Amino acid sequence: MKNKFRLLFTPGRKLDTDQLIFKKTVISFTVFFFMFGVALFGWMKLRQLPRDQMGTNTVIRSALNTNESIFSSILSDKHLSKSYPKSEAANPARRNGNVGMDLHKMVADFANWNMQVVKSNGDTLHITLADLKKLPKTEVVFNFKCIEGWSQITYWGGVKFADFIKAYGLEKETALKYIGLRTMDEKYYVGIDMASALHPQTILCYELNAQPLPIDQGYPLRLIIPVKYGVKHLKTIGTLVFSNDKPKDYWAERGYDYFTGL
Ligand SMILES: Nc1nc2c(c(=O)[nH]1)N[C@H]1C(S)=C(S)[C@@H](COP(=O)(O)O)O[C@H]1N2
Ligand SMILES: [Mo]
Repeated sequence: MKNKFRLLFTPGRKLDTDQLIFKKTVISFTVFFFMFGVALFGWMKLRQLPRDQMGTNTVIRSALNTNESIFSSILSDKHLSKSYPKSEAANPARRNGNVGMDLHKMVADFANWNMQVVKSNGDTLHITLADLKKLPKTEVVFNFKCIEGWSQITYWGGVKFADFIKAYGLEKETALKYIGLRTMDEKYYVGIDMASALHPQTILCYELNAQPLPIDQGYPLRLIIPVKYGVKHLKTIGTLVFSNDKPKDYWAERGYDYFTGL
């Protein structure tokens, strides 16, 4: 056996086809086991690395943050998500995710529902659905994408976030880096970079397929933000805050990318 190997790997030696095949097989397996070893070692090292306050390994998080800076620099008002004709929209639209939407508790709460908007000077505005409906309505029909791997064309209506900012004199708040949204019970929460919030297709949404939002799709008000994956389209908004620090984010705490841009 030893001799056979020596023979195969003697430089300049002529080999027949069987010997050549055997030699290539030996090389391939050696390379395979070596790479496997490298990958295993790398994986074990990664697992030992410190984790950030969101519980994500710091190396992976820094890669995610690099992605975020690249993608946020290319996000612009001129890059709109593709729009579709209303006739292509799914009806009924798929429902997914109900963290922070404990329906029994909430149904009782809806009568007094309002969105709490915390301003940078600490004042809190209480905005009702009727208030929002007085503002111009914006409709979006886009391909809604969930990180679980499905997508669907959906048709939504509401108030453009940028219009809402103007109507309530919140321009000063938009100098901050992020908005944070939380459900009424604060069990689901997301943080969104200001540029994406102000994108012309981002709406505070109260209609799906030209009807009031179904209860399990965010009644009375949800976010629709076509430049992001589904996780950021928070249903049943309770509170809106503005902040320079990254607001806490439910799925980022569970290891997902914070930016989740499309
Ligand atoms: N309050 C709340 N909002 C949420 C979620 C959730 O679990 N709770 N899930 C998110 C996810 S992962 C997706 S894909 C969309 C699904 O919205 P839909 O039910 O209208 O399809 O809602 C997002 N908003
Ligand atoms: Mo999702």
